[in-house]
Order: sequence, then structure tokens, then C-alpha cells
Amino acid sequence: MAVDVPGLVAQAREGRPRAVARLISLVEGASPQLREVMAELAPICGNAYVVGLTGSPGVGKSTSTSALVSAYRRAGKRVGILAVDPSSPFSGGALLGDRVRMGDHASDPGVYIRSMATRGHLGGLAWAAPQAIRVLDAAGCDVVLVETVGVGQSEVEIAAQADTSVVLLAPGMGDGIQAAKAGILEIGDVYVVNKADREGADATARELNHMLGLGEARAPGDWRPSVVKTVASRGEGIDEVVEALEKHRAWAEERGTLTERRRRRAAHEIETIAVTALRERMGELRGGRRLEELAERVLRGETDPYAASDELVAGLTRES
Ligand SMILES: Nc1nc2c(ncn2[C@@H]2O[C@H](COP(=O)(O)OP(=O)(O)OP(=O)(O)O)[C@@H](O)[C@H]2O)c(=O)[nH]1
Ligand SMILES: [Mg+2]
Repeated sequence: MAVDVPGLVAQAREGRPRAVARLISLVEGASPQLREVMAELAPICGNAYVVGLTGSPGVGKSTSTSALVSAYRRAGKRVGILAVDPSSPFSGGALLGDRVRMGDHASDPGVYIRSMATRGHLGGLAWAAPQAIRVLDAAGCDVVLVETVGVGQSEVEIAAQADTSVVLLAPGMGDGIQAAKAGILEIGDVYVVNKADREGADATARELNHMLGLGEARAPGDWRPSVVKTVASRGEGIDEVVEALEKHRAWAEERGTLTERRRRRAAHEIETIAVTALRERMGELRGGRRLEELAERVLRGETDPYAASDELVAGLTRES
């Protein structure tokens, strides 16, 4: 049954949670009306400030997110939360836990909470998350917090595409090395050493500062990532995190980095959608006659695999 997309978008803009949820389901489920949804959203997007939070499991991302939401709510901002789990095909585990931890905010009409599992999606995370962010943006969220579970390549990718990306660590051996391995030291604009109530927080912050300082020499005016210590479970240090976020945002706006990042995010989105479309077309072709015919001609020596592939690729774009 066709959904009244413009009506739904209008309701979402009024801040109706059910309309927002409905729209996210439409984009997440790759509904046939996905294109219509995206076209409606396009002119009303671009106001939300997107913050990515990433870090090892259990480091305190959800607790920090919840504390950040409280801080933003006190400042009168509307907040969207997107928890993305790229390793899970279910919106189950993480969601349940987060519901509990986000409990304070679940009934707040100024807060949208959404969990998203992306394994099994064509194009994965890169494809689904930005579209859900667009919905939250269009729904009038001033800030969208994107929590990615884990520190694998796809998490790092998603975090790197935020306006500001926060990397969380906790005191303890090996976290620094893990971070370096995952390429996390390149993507953080703000580093948070959470669980600062535990032993070793100062050492971790020091180690982090040291590692961040070891990178290439920065040109004057370049962003120097900040390192903030927090006890998220008690809300300690959260105001400092907000301050660091604001500082990075102001810097990024002034330097043009914000626009640059958003352009890169859009380019990545387009590329992902295009590659997904091509892959789908390719899949259709694989079952069809075109590829068979070309293979036959290669067998007969009438053409070579390169020329045949050129023909196939040209056909892919022409016929779509
Ligand atoms: N001691 C201490 N515990 C904390 C702190 N922040 C969070 N925790 C606890 O650490 C555990 C994990 O916190 P979460 O916020 O769920 O961590 P997460 O990074 O979202 O975990 P995943 O989503 O599973 O990757 C919970 O039991 C929290 O109560 C802190 O500052 N100090
Ligand atoms: Mg979590």
C-alpha cells in the first residue's frame, strides 16, 4: 500500500515521533517509495549537527550518549540518536540495552531514539545510516548522535563521516594499541577517556595525547584533537565534552571543513547508492542472457574478456 510521503514528511517536521519512525522504516527497509522519501527530504536537510561516537564494546558509548542528550536537552535542543550495529542482522541486543540506558529520554518528545542493524543490507552501513540521519535532520533535530557499536572498519568509516567524530576509550592496557590498529587515531576530533573513576585514566589520557602528538606536524590553524576525561555514568566531564564539540564545530565552520566533510559525505552516499544499483543490475544480468552471450563469444574467440566487460558495463548504465 502506498504511503502518503509528503503528508508523512509534513508530520515529521511537526515533530510527530510516529511519522519520524515510519520514515526511518521506509528508508531502512528500502521501500519502493524510498526515492520519493529522499526527494521530499532533500530540500529540508542540512540543519542538524551530526556527531559520531565510536569505541570498543562496553567503553560507555550509550551511557555517554545519554548524558550528552541530557546536556543538549537542558540547552533546549532537539536530539536524534541513531545506534548502528554493523555486525548484527538484528535490531535486538544493542537496542534492548540502549532502551534501558536511554530510559530517561524514551518518553521525551524532544528526543528520537532509533537502533539500526545493518548487516545483510546491500551496501551495508554506508547506505542506510546517512538516510536515517536525513530523516532525523528533516524532523528538526538540532543534533544527531550516531553511536556505532565496535571499532571495525565500517564503524570507523561511519564515524569519519560525522561533522564531529568522538572516539571513546577507557583506562586499561591495550586500548591505545587497539585504537591505533583500527585507524581510530586518524578519525577522532574529540577523544574521551571514559570511566575516569577507574585506575589508569590519567595514564591513558597521557598515552593518547602522546600518540596524537606523534602524528604529522600540524600546520598552524589545524585542528588539534582534544582529550577529555569523563565518568559518563555520573555525568562528570560531559559539559567539557559538549564544549569540545562546540569548539570543533566552530573551527570546522570557520575553516570550511564542515562543508567539505558534508560534501564528502554526500559523495560517498551517491557512490554507495550507485555501486549498489550497479551490483543489483549485475545480479540481474548474471541470471540473464546478456552475460551468457558474451561468454559464448569469448569462448569462440570473437571477443576478449576486456572488450566483453566494456560492453557489459556500457549496457548496465544504458539500460538502467
Ligand atoms: N565505572 C564506570 N562505569 C561506566 C561508566 N560509563 C559507563 N559505565 C558502565 O559501563 C557499562 C557499559 O556502558 P555502555 O554505555 O553500555 O557502553 P557501550 O560502549 O555503549 O557498549 P556497547 O554498545 O555494548 O558497545 C555499563 O555497565 C555502564 O554502566 C563510567 O564512567 N564509569
Ligand atoms: Mg551501546
